[in-house]
This record gives sequence, structure tokens and C-alpha cells, in this order.
Amino acid sequence: MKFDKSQSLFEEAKKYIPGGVNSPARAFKEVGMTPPFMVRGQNSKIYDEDGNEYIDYVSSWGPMILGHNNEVIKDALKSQIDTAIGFGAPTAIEIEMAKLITKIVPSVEMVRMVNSGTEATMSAIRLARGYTEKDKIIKFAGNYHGHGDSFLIQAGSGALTSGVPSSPGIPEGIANNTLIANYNDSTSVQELFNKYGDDIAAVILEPICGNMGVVPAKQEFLSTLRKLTEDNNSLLILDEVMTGFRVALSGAQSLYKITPDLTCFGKIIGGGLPVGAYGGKREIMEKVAPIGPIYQAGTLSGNPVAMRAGLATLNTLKSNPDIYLKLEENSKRIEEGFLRNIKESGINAAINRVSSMMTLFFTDGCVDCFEKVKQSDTSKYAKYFRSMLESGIYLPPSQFEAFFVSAVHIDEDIERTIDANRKALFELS
Ligand code: KE4
Repeated sequence: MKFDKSQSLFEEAKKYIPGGVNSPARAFKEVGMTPPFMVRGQNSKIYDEDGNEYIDYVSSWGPMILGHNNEVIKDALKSQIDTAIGFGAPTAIEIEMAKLITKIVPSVEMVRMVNSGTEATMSAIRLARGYTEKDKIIKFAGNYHGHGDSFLIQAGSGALTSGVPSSPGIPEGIANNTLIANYNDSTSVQELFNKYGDDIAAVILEPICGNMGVVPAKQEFLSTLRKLTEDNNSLLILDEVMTGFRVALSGAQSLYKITPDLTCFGKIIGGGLPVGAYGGKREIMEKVAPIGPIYQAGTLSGNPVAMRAGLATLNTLKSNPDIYLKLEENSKRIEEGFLRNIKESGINAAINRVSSMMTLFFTDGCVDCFEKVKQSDTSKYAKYFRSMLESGIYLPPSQFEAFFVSAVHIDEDIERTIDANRKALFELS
């Protein structure tokens, strides 16, 4: 594959944008190559400036569950843009979105729209702190909740990939209020409650972690967190920015049958446009301004254009439940194909998958916690990534991310992906 145009664009971009990208996860530093500059998408395919075609499994980091250039979303956007882009005033479409979310996710009785997953999680912990009048939060090493100050301590995703899980620039006073526990380790949480119980406002976690690669929470772990937070008058916040509407229509909480106090959304909820949301129990959400004292605001929150894209996506998913059966079937085929190839190539690798989000880890055994994730061979992942890209398969450029199957990946895509995986693994063996 040629990347001449992307390479010159990257040099130009680096003059004006830090690292040439508007989000570090896109920089391709860890996979040792220039990021292709994308220009077009159609269904399961994306195309870069040099005309290379890829089967896309990054999916804009999750939102494009219906694939690229989806007609229903496009028509919804066109109709909205023909009337107005935005007012900074309430619109009926925002009620439609709020009602739909509360219908799809029963634990959400009230919801506030924001513009990113980071805004959703930042707002949710401020609300938790204001509601409980406590300062500390518990997060888990390897979990990523966006770039809010309270979260960039032992964070996952791009922070982990770049080797800076705890970012400079965060005052000690803030960092000291973030307690770190170990994912899937209830004892580590119990110990923090024993020590700080009367000052812990909330526990926040990815119910199925995608940001250290895919590592699902164990049922017992989640149930224990629910009980510990209840016993200590703390809130349980599920960060479903990635898992919401992805692993099931009603998210990971419907798979685990856990009712959180607050849930954070992003990605799919915007259908590819910048949207986030947080919501939960009415008595808690009624503490949010302007009816309550806890302030949170946003110029473009609930923007009609973004709402149209989100509504078109959620309504399509809600009225076509077979989409999730198809996602499970296709994702399982990919997983099984990869496992066959791992076995036959003799490469040390393991796969974690929940529905249409999965990760191939270059380590062996059961990858069920951050310590085991960290044993992954990231240089092997980089070689694997480059081989898959050369075969026209576009994966996340990091071992510590999830890849996503969309509703429009076809049999040919799946066969090509499994073949490319086989080639890449044998090149490593
Ligand atoms: P945003 O602020 O990037 O919209 O959402 C932050 C966020 C919060 N919670 C979870 C569980 C998330 O996965 C994210 C964002 N995910 C990363 C990829 N793993 C976004 C990619 C990027 O940073 O460019």
C-alpha cells in the first residue's frame, strides 16, 4: 500500500495541530507508522487519501454501529439542516431523545444531553459529589472515562497506549480525591471503603472495559460494587459511553442486570456526531441546574442536528432487534476464525469478546484484569496491526483498545478478515 498523500498531509498537519491529530489515539505512534488520512466511508469500508480501501473495525471508535454513510441517518441530517442547525433554545427533538433514552434504559429516569463522553462522565461525578456531599471517587486502573482531571489517573485508552496513564497538569488536590482500585478485584474496593467509606461519593467503571482492550467485569464484582455503594451511601456510576447501545440495546447494565444510580453515554448515542449524555434516578438528576444547585451547561448540548443523527441511530437499533443477533453471529465468526488461526500458528494470544466489541491480546491465558493486560506484547501487536492494515483491515492502532463489528459487515469482509489474521499471525510465528 502507498501512503504518499497521507504522509505529506501528516507533515502539514503536524505544523498546526499537536502531533498532527485532534485526538492522540489517532496518531499511530505505537504502531510505528503514519496514520492514513481518511476521506470517504461507505457501509463497512473506509477509503484514505491515497485511494486505499479498508474494512473498518475502528468504527469512529464505536459510533458507526450502522456503518458509514447510513441512508437513514443521512436523510435525517438533510431534513434537519434544511430547516435549521441550532438555536441555543429548547426544541421538541430534545424531548424525543430524552424520552427514547429513558424508554431504552429503564435505570435512566431523567437525562441531560452533553457533547462528549468526557462531558458526560465529568458531569456525573460532579453530580455525585454534590448529591452525596462527599469528595472522593473510586475508579479502576486501566479504565478510561475521558480526559477530565479526576480521571487521568492510571487511565486506559490513549493515555495508557502513550505510556502516560497519569497525566501531568492535574493538581494534587484533585488527584488525591481519585482513589484507584483493581478491576475485577472486589477486595481492593472493599479496602478503600473501609478506609474512606464516609467520603466516597461514587464508584465509576466501564461495566465491560474497552479501554485496556476488552475486559468484561465479572458478575460477582459488579454485584459487590452495587452492594458496597448502597451500604456506604455512595453512587454507582456506569460509564457506558462505549457499551451503551453496543453490547445490547439497553447496554451492559441489561446484560448484568445491575441498576446503577447514574449512567454515562456517548459514541453511538450521537450516530457519529458529537453527543454525550448522563442520566439516572430522578431524585439525583433533579439536583442538576437549573432545578437544582449543581451546575452543568453546554452551548451545543441537545443540538438539533446531532439529535437527529442520534435519534435515527437509536430508533433504527430499537426497531430492528435482529441487528444484535447479526452482530453476535458475525462477531462470533470472527472470534472463532481468529482462535483457529491462533491455535494453528502457535502464537501466544487470547481473545476477549462481548457482542461486537473484542480485542486480540498478545499474551496467553485468561485476560481478566489490568495486570494481565499489561503483560501483552505491544511490539507484536504493532507488527500484527501493520500486517492487517497492509491486507486492508483497519484495526485500532493500539493493543489497549476494542475493535468493533458493525451491522453492515458482510460475509466477504469476515472471510477476508480471518484470512488476513491468519497471514499476520503466521508472519509472527
Ligand atoms: P469522548 O470524550 O472521547 O467522547 O469519550 C470519552 C470516553 C469515556 N468513556 C469511555 C468508556 C470511552 O471509551 C471514552 C472514549 N473512548 C476513546 C477510545 N477508547 C475515544 C478515542 C479517542 O480518545 O480519540
